[in-house]
Amino acid sequence: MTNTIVNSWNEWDPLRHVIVGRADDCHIPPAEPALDAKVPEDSDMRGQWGKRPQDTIDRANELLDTFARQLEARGIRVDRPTSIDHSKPATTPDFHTDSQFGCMPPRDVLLTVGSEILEATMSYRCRWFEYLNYRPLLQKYWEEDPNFRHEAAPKPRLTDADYHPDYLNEKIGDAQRLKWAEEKHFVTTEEEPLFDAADVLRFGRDLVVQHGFTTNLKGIEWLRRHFPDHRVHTVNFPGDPYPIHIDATFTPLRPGLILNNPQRRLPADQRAMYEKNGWEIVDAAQPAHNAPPPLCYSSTWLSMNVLVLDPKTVCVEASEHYQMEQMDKLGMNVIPVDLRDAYAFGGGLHCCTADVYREGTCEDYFP
Ligand code: ABU
Repeated sequence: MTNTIVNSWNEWDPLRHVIVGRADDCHIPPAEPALDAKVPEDSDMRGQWGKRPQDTIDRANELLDTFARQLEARGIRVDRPTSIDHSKPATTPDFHTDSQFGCMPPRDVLLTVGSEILEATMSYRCRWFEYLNYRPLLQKYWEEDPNFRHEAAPKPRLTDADYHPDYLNEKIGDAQRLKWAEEKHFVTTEEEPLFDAADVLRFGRDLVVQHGFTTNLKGIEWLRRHFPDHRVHTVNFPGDPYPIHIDATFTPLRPGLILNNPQRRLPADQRAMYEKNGWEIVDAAQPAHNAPPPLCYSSTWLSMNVLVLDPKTVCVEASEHYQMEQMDKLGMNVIPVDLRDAYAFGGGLHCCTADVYREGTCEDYFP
Protein backbone atom coordinates (compact mmCIF):
# COMPACT_ATOMS: atom_id res chain seq x y z
CA MET A 1 0.00 0.00 0.00
CA THR A 2 1.27 3.49 -0.83
CA ASN A 3 2.32 5.55 2.17
CA THR A 4 1.19 9.08 1.29
CA ILE A 5 3.07 11.60 3.41
CA VAL A 6 2.57 14.80 1.38
CA ASN A 7 -0.84 16.06 0.27
CA SER A 8 -2.29 19.54 0.67
CA TRP A 9 -4.35 21.51 -1.85
CA ASN A 10 -5.68 24.46 0.07
CA GLU A 11 -5.44 26.47 3.30
CA TRP A 12 -8.40 24.97 5.18
CA ASP A 13 -8.89 21.20 4.72
CA PRO A 14 -8.35 19.14 7.90
CA LEU A 15 -4.67 19.42 8.86
CA ARG A 16 -2.95 16.14 9.71
CA HIS A 17 0.79 16.87 9.38
CA VAL A 18 2.69 20.15 9.55
CA ILE A 19 6.18 21.60 9.95
CA VAL A 20 6.64 24.13 12.78
CA GLY A 21 9.74 26.36 12.59
CA ARG A 22 12.41 26.89 15.22
CA ALA A 23 14.03 30.08 16.49
CA ASP A 24 17.44 28.36 16.85
CA ASP A 25 20.43 30.48 15.86
CA CYS A 26 18.23 33.13 14.25
CA HIS A 27 20.14 36.20 13.06
CA ILE A 28 19.28 39.74 12.14
CA PRO A 29 21.09 39.82 8.81
CA PRO A 30 23.28 42.69 7.63
CA ALA A 31 21.90 45.33 5.28
CA GLU A 32 20.96 44.15 1.79
CA PRO A 33 18.59 45.63 -0.81
CA ALA A 34 15.37 43.58 -0.56
CA LEU A 35 15.55 43.20 3.21
CA ASP A 36 16.18 46.91 3.82
CA ALA A 37 13.19 47.81 1.67
CA LYS A 38 10.98 45.83 4.07
CA VAL A 39 12.38 47.06 7.42
CA PRO A 40 10.07 49.91 8.46
CA GLU A 41 11.83 53.27 8.33
CA ASP A 42 11.23 53.94 12.04
CA SER A 43 12.19 50.40 13.10
CA ASP A 44 14.57 49.61 15.98
CA MET A 45 16.23 47.10 13.61
CA ARG A 46 17.76 49.67 11.26
CA GLY A 47 21.55 49.52 11.41
CA GLN A 48 21.64 46.43 13.69
CA TRP A 49 22.75 42.96 12.74
CA GLY A 50 24.07 39.79 14.36
CA LYS A 51 22.69 36.88 16.32
CA ARG A 52 19.46 37.65 18.14
CA PRO A 53 19.76 37.79 21.95
CA GLN A 54 19.73 34.25 23.35
CA ASP A 55 16.95 34.99 25.87
CA THR A 56 14.64 36.03 23.00
CA ILE A 57 15.57 32.87 21.06
CA ASP A 58 14.83 30.73 24.12
CA ARG A 59 11.48 32.44 24.68
CA ALA A 60 10.46 32.08 21.01
CA ASN A 61 11.43 28.39 21.09
CA GLU A 62 9.40 27.86 24.24
CA LEU A 63 6.33 29.30 22.43
CA LEU A 64 6.95 27.34 19.23
CA ASP A 65 7.43 24.11 21.21
CA THR A 66 4.19 24.72 23.12
CA PHE A 67 2.34 25.41 19.85
CA ALA A 68 3.75 22.15 18.42
CA ARG A 69 2.51 20.27 21.49
CA GLN A 70 -0.95 21.89 21.17
CA LEU A 71 -1.16 20.62 17.60
CA GLU A 72 0.08 17.15 18.57
CA ALA A 73 -2.53 16.98 21.32
CA ARG A 74 -5.13 17.35 18.54
CA GLY A 75 -3.66 14.37 16.68
CA ILE A 76 -1.64 16.43 14.18
CA ARG A 77 1.83 15.13 13.36
CA VAL A 78 4.44 17.87 13.79
CA ASP A 79 7.94 17.90 12.31
CA ARG A 80 10.66 20.42 13.08
CA PRO A 81 13.56 21.68 10.92
CA THR A 82 17.24 21.10 11.70
CA SER A 83 18.97 24.43 12.06
CA ILE A 84 22.06 25.08 9.97
CA ASP A 85 24.71 27.53 11.23
CA HIS A 86 23.15 30.87 10.33
CA SER A 87 26.21 32.82 11.46
CA LYS A 88 27.99 31.57 8.33
CA PRO A 89 28.09 34.06 5.45
CA ALA A 90 26.11 33.39 2.30
CA THR A 91 28.50 33.64 -0.62
CA THR A 92 27.95 32.75 -4.27
CA PRO A 93 29.86 33.88 -7.38
CA ASP A 94 27.41 36.81 -7.52
CA PHE A 95 27.03 38.14 -3.97
CA HIS A 96 28.28 37.97 -0.41
CA THR A 97 26.40 38.69 2.80
CA ASP A 98 27.89 38.25 6.26
CA SER A 99 25.16 36.14 7.87
CA GLN A 100 21.95 34.27 7.16
CA PHE A 101 18.48 34.48 8.67
CA GLY A 102 17.08 31.38 10.46
CA CYS A 103 14.67 28.43 10.25
CA MET A 104 11.62 30.49 10.99
CA PRO A 105 9.34 30.84 9.14
CA PRO A 106 9.00 27.70 6.97
CA ARG A 107 5.94 29.09 5.15
CA ASP A 108 8.19 31.57 3.32
CA VAL A 109 10.38 28.83 1.85
CA LEU A 110 8.18 25.77 1.26
CA LEU A 111 5.11 25.71 -1.00
CA THR A 112 3.04 22.51 -0.78
CA VAL A 113 0.77 21.87 -3.76
CA GLY A 114 -0.80 18.41 -3.77
CA SER A 115 1.97 15.82 -3.48
CA GLU A 116 4.70 18.37 -4.21
CA ILE A 117 6.77 20.57 -1.91
CA LEU A 118 8.50 23.31 -3.87
CA GLU A 119 11.44 25.26 -2.45
CA ALA A 120 10.95 28.92 -3.41
CA THR A 121 13.68 30.98 -5.08
CA MET A 122 13.58 33.54 -2.24
CA SER A 123 14.60 37.14 -2.93
CA TYR A 124 16.78 38.05 0.07
CA ARG A 125 20.43 37.11 -0.21
CA CYS A 126 20.51 36.12 3.48
CA ARG A 127 17.79 33.52 2.77
CA TRP A 128 19.43 31.93 -0.27
CA PHE A 129 20.49 28.80 1.66
CA GLU A 130 17.48 28.65 3.98
CA TYR A 131 16.09 25.54 2.27
CA LEU A 132 18.95 23.57 3.86
CA ASN A 133 17.15 23.74 7.22
CA TYR A 134 14.33 21.65 5.72
CA ARG A 135 16.31 19.19 3.60
CA PRO A 136 16.52 16.47 6.29
CA LEU A 137 12.71 16.44 6.48
CA LEU A 138 12.18 16.59 2.73
CA GLN A 139 14.69 13.78 2.18
CA LYS A 140 12.81 11.68 4.73
CA TYR A 141 9.46 12.34 3.02
CA TRP A 142 11.05 11.42 -0.27
CA GLU A 143 12.29 8.11 1.14
CA GLU A 144 8.91 7.29 2.69
CA ASP A 145 6.45 8.48 0.06
CA PRO A 146 7.03 7.23 -3.52
CA ASN A 147 4.62 9.84 -4.88
CA PHE A 148 6.22 12.83 -3.15
CA ARG A 149 7.65 15.37 -5.60
CA HIS A 150 10.49 17.34 -4.08
CA GLU A 151 11.08 20.34 -6.33
CA ALA A 152 13.31 23.40 -6.15
CA ALA A 153 12.78 26.53 -8.24
CA PRO A 154 15.86 27.82 -10.10
CA LYS A 155 18.22 29.54 -7.68
CA PRO A 156 18.39 33.24 -8.57
CA ARG A 157 21.65 35.12 -9.00
CA LEU A 158 20.51 38.08 -6.85
CA THR A 159 22.98 40.54 -8.33
CA ASP A 160 22.34 44.27 -7.94
CA ALA A 161 20.33 44.08 -11.18
CA ASP A 162 17.56 42.36 -9.16
CA TYR A 163 16.82 45.49 -7.11
CA HIS A 164 15.62 48.99 -7.91
CA PRO A 165 18.17 51.43 -6.46
CA ASP A 166 15.51 54.03 -5.55
CA TYR A 167 14.37 51.71 -2.72
CA LEU A 168 17.85 51.85 -1.17
CA ASN A 169 17.22 55.39 0.06
CA GLU A 170 16.84 55.30 3.88
CA LYS A 171 14.07 57.89 4.00
CA ILE A 172 11.42 57.30 1.38
CA GLY A 173 8.29 57.94 3.43
CA ASP A 174 4.95 56.13 3.41
CA ALA A 175 3.33 58.49 0.86
CA GLN A 176 6.00 57.69 -1.74
CA ARG A 177 5.95 53.98 -0.87
CA LEU A 178 2.18 53.84 -1.28
CA LYS A 179 2.41 55.64 -4.63
CA TRP A 180 5.02 53.12 -5.82
CA ALA A 181 2.89 50.21 -4.57
CA GLU A 182 -0.09 51.62 -6.50
CA GLU A 183 2.13 51.84 -9.61
CA LYS A 184 3.40 48.29 -8.94
CA HIS A 185 6.92 49.60 -8.65
CA PHE A 186 8.53 47.31 -6.06
CA VAL A 187 12.09 46.82 -4.84
CA THR A 188 12.61 43.72 -6.98
CA THR A 189 13.11 44.14 -10.74
CA GLU A 190 12.17 41.71 -13.50
CA GLU A 191 15.76 40.54 -14.00
CA GLU A 192 14.90 36.87 -13.24
CA PRO A 193 12.06 34.88 -11.60
CA LEU A 194 11.76 35.55 -7.87
CA PHE A 195 9.16 34.38 -5.39
CA ASP A 196 8.70 33.58 -1.72
CA ALA A 197 6.31 30.73 -0.97
CA ALA A 198 4.36 32.93 1.47
CA ASP A 199 3.16 35.07 -1.44
CA VAL A 200 1.06 32.13 -2.66
CA LEU A 201 -2.37 31.03 -1.39
CA ARG A 202 -3.80 27.71 -2.46
CA PHE A 203 -7.47 27.37 -3.41
CA GLY A 204 -7.49 23.88 -5.03
CA ARG A 205 -7.14 24.42 -8.78
CA ASP A 206 -6.41 28.11 -8.25
CA LEU A 207 -3.21 29.63 -6.91
CA VAL A 208 -3.44 33.28 -5.88
CA VAL A 209 -0.08 35.03 -5.87
CA GLN A 210 0.81 38.48 -4.56
CA HIS A 211 3.06 40.63 -6.74
CA GLY A 212 5.17 42.73 -4.36
CA PHE A 213 8.64 43.09 -2.86
CA THR A 214 9.39 39.36 -2.62
CA THR A 215 7.63 38.05 -5.73
CA ASN A 216 7.99 39.57 -9.17
CA LEU A 217 5.95 38.98 -12.34
CA LYS A 218 8.55 36.57 -13.73
CA GLY A 219 8.27 34.57 -10.51
CA ILE A 220 4.51 34.34 -11.03
CA GLU A 221 5.02 33.34 -14.65
CA TRP A 222 7.46 30.66 -13.49
CA LEU A 223 4.80 29.28 -11.12
CA ARG A 224 2.24 29.33 -13.96
CA ARG A 225 4.52 27.23 -16.18
CA HIS A 226 5.49 24.94 -13.30
CA PHE A 227 1.87 24.18 -12.37
CA PRO A 228 0.22 23.78 -15.80
CA ASP A 229 -2.92 22.18 -14.34
CA HIS A 230 -3.58 25.19 -12.10
CA ARG A 231 -4.93 28.66 -12.80
CA VAL A 232 -2.47 31.18 -11.39
CA HIS A 233 -3.84 34.62 -10.48
CA THR A 234 -1.75 37.71 -9.81
CA VAL A 235 -3.06 40.00 -7.07
CA ASN A 236 -2.01 43.38 -5.67
CA PHE A 237 -2.95 45.11 -2.45
CA PRO A 238 -2.11 48.77 -3.04
CA GLY A 239 -2.65 49.96 0.57
CA ASP A 240 0.52 48.27 1.84
CA PRO A 241 3.71 50.38 1.88
CA TYR A 242 5.85 47.26 2.59
CA PRO A 243 4.18 44.53 0.51
CA ILE A 244 5.70 41.16 1.29
CA HIS A 245 3.78 37.91 1.80
CA ILE A 246 0.06 37.59 1.32
CA ASP A 247 -0.73 35.95 4.66
CA ALA A 248 -1.29 39.06 6.76
CA THR A 249 -3.48 40.51 4.01
CA PHE A 250 -5.79 37.86 2.56
CA THR A 251 -6.80 34.85 4.68
CA PRO A 252 -9.18 32.17 3.40
CA LEU A 253 -10.95 30.44 6.29
CA ARG A 254 -13.13 27.93 4.45
CA PRO A 255 -14.72 27.55 1.02
CA GLY A 256 -16.69 30.76 0.46
CA LEU A 257 -15.06 32.97 3.12
CA ILE A 258 -11.93 35.14 3.09
CA LEU A 259 -10.70 37.76 5.55
CA ASN A 260 -9.13 40.81 3.92
CA ASN A 261 -6.94 43.38 5.66
CA PRO A 262 -9.04 46.60 5.64
CA GLN A 263 -5.91 48.71 4.96
CA ARG A 264 -4.98 46.49 1.99
CA ARG A 265 -8.29 45.81 0.28
CA LEU A 266 -8.31 43.71 -2.88
CA PRO A 267 -9.08 46.18 -5.71
CA ALA A 268 -12.56 45.95 -7.26
CA ASP A 269 -11.22 44.76 -10.63
CA GLN A 270 -9.60 41.70 -8.97
CA ARG A 271 -12.73 40.53 -7.12
CA ALA A 272 -14.74 39.06 -10.01
CA MET A 273 -13.73 35.41 -9.59
CA TYR A 274 -14.77 35.40 -5.91
CA GLU A 275 -18.01 37.33 -6.43
CA LYS A 276 -19.12 35.23 -9.40
CA ASN A 277 -18.74 32.09 -7.27
CA GLY A 278 -20.50 33.44 -4.17
CA TRP A 279 -17.41 33.91 -2.00
CA GLU A 280 -17.60 36.54 0.71
CA ILE A 281 -14.60 38.79 1.39
CA VAL A 282 -14.92 40.41 4.82
CA ASP A 283 -12.71 43.00 6.51
CA ALA A 284 -10.52 41.48 9.21
CA ALA A 285 -10.85 42.78 12.77
CA GLN A 286 -8.37 45.42 13.93
CA PRO A 287 -5.13 44.18 15.53
CA ALA A 288 -5.05 44.36 19.33
CA HIS A 289 -1.63 46.07 19.31
CA ASN A 290 -0.54 49.49 18.05
CA ALA A 291 2.99 48.38 17.25
CA PRO A 292 4.86 45.16 16.51
CA PRO A 293 7.11 43.73 19.26
CA PRO A 294 10.81 44.78 19.37
CA LEU A 295 13.13 43.75 16.52
CA CYS A 296 10.21 42.59 14.36
CA TYR A 297 10.01 42.88 10.57
CA SER A 298 6.28 42.31 10.34
CA SER A 299 3.32 44.65 10.77
CA THR A 300 0.67 44.53 13.48
CA TRP A 301 -1.49 42.66 10.95
CA LEU A 302 0.03 39.39 12.04
CA SER A 303 -3.27 39.44 13.97
CA MET A 304 -4.88 37.84 10.89
CA ASN A 305 -1.97 35.47 10.20
CA VAL A 306 -3.89 32.46 11.51
CA LEU A 307 -3.56 28.72 11.02
CA VAL A 308 -6.79 27.03 9.93
CA LEU A 309 -6.97 23.45 11.25
CA ASP A 310 -10.21 22.59 9.43
CA PRO A 311 -13.12 24.62 8.01
CA LYS A 312 -14.52 25.11 11.52
CA THR A 313 -11.37 25.45 13.63
CA VAL A 314 -8.70 28.11 13.64
CA CYS A 315 -5.61 28.94 15.74
CA VAL A 316 -5.41 32.66 16.54
CA GLU A 317 -2.68 34.43 18.53
CA ALA A 318 -3.89 34.61 22.13
CA SER A 319 -3.51 38.38 22.65
CA GLU A 320 -5.49 39.20 19.46
CA HIS A 321 -8.85 39.41 21.17
CA TYR A 322 -10.59 41.39 18.38
CA GLN A 323 -9.56 38.76 15.85
CA MET A 324 -10.65 35.93 18.15
CA GLU A 325 -14.03 37.61 18.68
CA GLN A 326 -14.54 38.02 14.94
CA MET A 327 -13.65 34.39 14.25
CA ASP A 328 -16.16 33.31 16.86
CA LYS A 329 -18.87 35.44 15.18
CA LEU A 330 -17.96 33.89 11.84
CA GLY A 331 -18.75 30.47 13.31
CA MET A 332 -15.19 29.25 13.84
CA ASN A 333 -14.01 27.41 16.95
CA VAL A 334 -11.03 29.42 18.13
CA ILE A 335 -7.88 27.93 19.65
CA PRO A 336 -5.84 30.69 21.31
CA VAL A 337 -2.08 30.23 20.85
CA ASP A 338 0.52 32.35 22.65
CA LEU A 339 3.03 33.39 19.96
CA ARG A 340 3.57 37.17 20.10
CA ASP A 341 7.07 36.90 21.59
CA ALA A 342 8.08 34.80 18.55
CA TYR A 343 6.76 37.31 15.95
CA ALA A 344 10.20 38.92 15.61
CA PHE A 345 11.56 35.66 14.24
CA GLY A 346 9.57 35.98 11.06
CA GLY A 347 5.85 36.05 11.66
CA GLY A 348 2.70 34.55 13.10
CA LEU A 349 0.88 31.23 13.19
CA HIS A 350 0.57 30.80 9.42
CA CYS A 351 4.15 31.95 8.80
CA CYS A 352 5.70 29.65 11.41
CA THR A 353 4.19 26.53 9.84
CA ALA A 354 4.23 24.74 6.48
CA ASP A 355 1.63 22.19 5.41
CA VAL A 356 2.64 18.59 4.81
CA TYR A 357 -0.73 16.83 4.80
CA ARG A 358 -4.32 18.02 4.75
CA GLU A 359 -7.14 15.66 3.95
CA GLY A 360 -8.87 16.29 0.65
CA THR A 361 -8.30 16.53 -3.06
CA CYS A 362 -7.82 19.22 -5.68
CA GLU A 363 -11.20 20.90 -6.12
CA ASP A 364 -12.36 23.63 -8.46
CA TYR A 365 -13.86 26.38 -6.28
CA PHE A 366 -14.10 28.92 -9.13
CA PRO A 367 -15.57 27.00 -12.08
N1 ABU B 1 5.08 37.52 6.64
C1 ABU B 1 3.89 38.28 6.78
C2 ABU B 1 4.23 39.74 7.08
C3 ABU B 1 3.28 40.65 6.48
C4 ABU B 1 3.21 41.97 7.21
O1 ABU B 1 4.22 42.48 7.71
O2 ABU B 1 2.10 42.53 7.28
